Amino acid sequence: TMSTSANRGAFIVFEGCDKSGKSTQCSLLVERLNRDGISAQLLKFPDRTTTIGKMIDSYLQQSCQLEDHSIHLLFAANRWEAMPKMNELLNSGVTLVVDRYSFSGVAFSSAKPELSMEWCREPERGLLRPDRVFYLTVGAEVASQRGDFGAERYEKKDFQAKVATMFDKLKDDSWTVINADKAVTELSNEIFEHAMNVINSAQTEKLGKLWL
Ligand code: Z5A
Ligand code: MG
Repeated sequence: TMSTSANRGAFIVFEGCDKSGKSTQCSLLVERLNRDGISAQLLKFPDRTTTIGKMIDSYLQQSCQLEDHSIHLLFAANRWEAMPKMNELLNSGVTLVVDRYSFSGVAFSSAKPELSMEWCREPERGLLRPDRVFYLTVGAEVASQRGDFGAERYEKKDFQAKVATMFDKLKDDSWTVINADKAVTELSNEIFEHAMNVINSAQTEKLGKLWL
């Protein structure tokens, strides 16, 4: 008898500095994949719709204060609570395109003076590991031309520069660095090519776990 197990979906994460176009490119990629008959779904962290996500949202909007370790754990918990659903989708063949993940979690928290990178990684350990991270880069001048910082916490130039150095420390060979300083359509075509390679090779690879 033939095996009926379907191919799993790929787990693709977008990271990058502020205003690098992550959200724009995530949406375009999911649209394009679905148009081409590849089942794909968009997820975003933080997921502000859950109970934990609502706490994160009010922290980011500066309507409440939370202690630095405590908010870090909430961001991580917001990913853990998504694991059952993400596992199920990937194993049923759906490709997940995820706007920010644990790398943002570690980079933003460890940019704070009192939190070490090592401590920040710990609650992320064992989460599903993405097949590939697309790291979008734009220069600070380009980013600032894409609009001013809003009123959310972390939207400050000095802090964002520290975050960028943390991302550089987290980078490994599962990251593809993509120069995002180009027109939206040109960039999305380039990303689509990368994504197809990831989707094809993920089918023969087991899903891994982060930082174990
Ligand atoms: N955070 C954390 O601390 N811990 C965690 O674990 C996680 C996150 C997951 C909220 O994130 C904050 O939470 C964030 C990190 C922290 N803090 N900060 N900063 P968010 O994902 O909600 O952040 P965001 O509001 O979506 O902003 P963003 O990610 O910086 O933007 P983007 O998604 O990279 O860019 P965009 O929205 O697609 O585009 C920005 C603008 O540029 C927009 O006007 C576009 O029309 C324009 N754009 C896009 N592409 C182009 C090109 N190619 N050319 C010209 N203009 C463009
Ligand atoms: Mg975004």
